[in-house]
Amino acid sequence: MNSTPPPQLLLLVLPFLLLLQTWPSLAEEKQILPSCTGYPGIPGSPGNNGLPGRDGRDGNEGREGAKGEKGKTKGLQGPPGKSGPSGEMGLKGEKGDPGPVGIPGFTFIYWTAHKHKLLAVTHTKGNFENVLKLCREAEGLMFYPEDEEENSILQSFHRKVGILYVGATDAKTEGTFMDLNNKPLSFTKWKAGEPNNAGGNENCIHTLDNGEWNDTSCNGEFYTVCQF
Ligand code: MMA
Ligand code: CA
Repeated sequence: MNSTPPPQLLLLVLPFLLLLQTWPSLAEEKQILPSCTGYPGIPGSPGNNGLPGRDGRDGNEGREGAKGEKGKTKGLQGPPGKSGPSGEMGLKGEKGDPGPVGIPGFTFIYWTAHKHKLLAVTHTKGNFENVLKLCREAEGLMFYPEDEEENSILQSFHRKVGILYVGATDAKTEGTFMDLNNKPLSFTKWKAGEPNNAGGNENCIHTLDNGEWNDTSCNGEFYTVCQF
């Protein structure tokens, strides 16, 4: 009889041998450990890699980070704050420039000096009687131009404000115009065909755009020039 067990038997016995190695007490009891020795078998081929393990537990919380650098972007301007208390009163200012020529309640907007006369346009329109009064209240006299030069001054005022009464009337003697000093006119600038006393009611004089004169009623509302 051959004492060497067949290889098929070894394959059957090997799991038991391994089992007995794990529990030696079992081997002692049963006494089935073979006493003979053979050649070691060829090492088996390496097993396949196992499945990946489960995810590990979460780590501990990290330490607090260092303080960040100061930001560089400037924010939008905030709303203005409340105004502070008023400061102390400042020093008195310098004296101002002189105001327009006039008297209380009567301001001359346009005026000029000519030789010994100060000529100023009334600040408002009125019929002949009213603007005559304005000049008198200002202690002046309604202006009558005595020559071409003075008439051109009158015309320049006309260009600024419009039609002006001339300081002369024939109310006293129809057909004979006199200035406000009751002196007959030494200079006239009548338009051709004037004075015509149209409607039998033209005792006053007004300027025309070209500097000439027309006799007219004294009821129209015009400016005039006062002489001082
Ligand atoms: C108007 C009036 C008169 C002037 C004539 C000129 C009709 O009356 O302005 O004073 O003489 O026109 O045509
Ligand atoms: Ca006329």
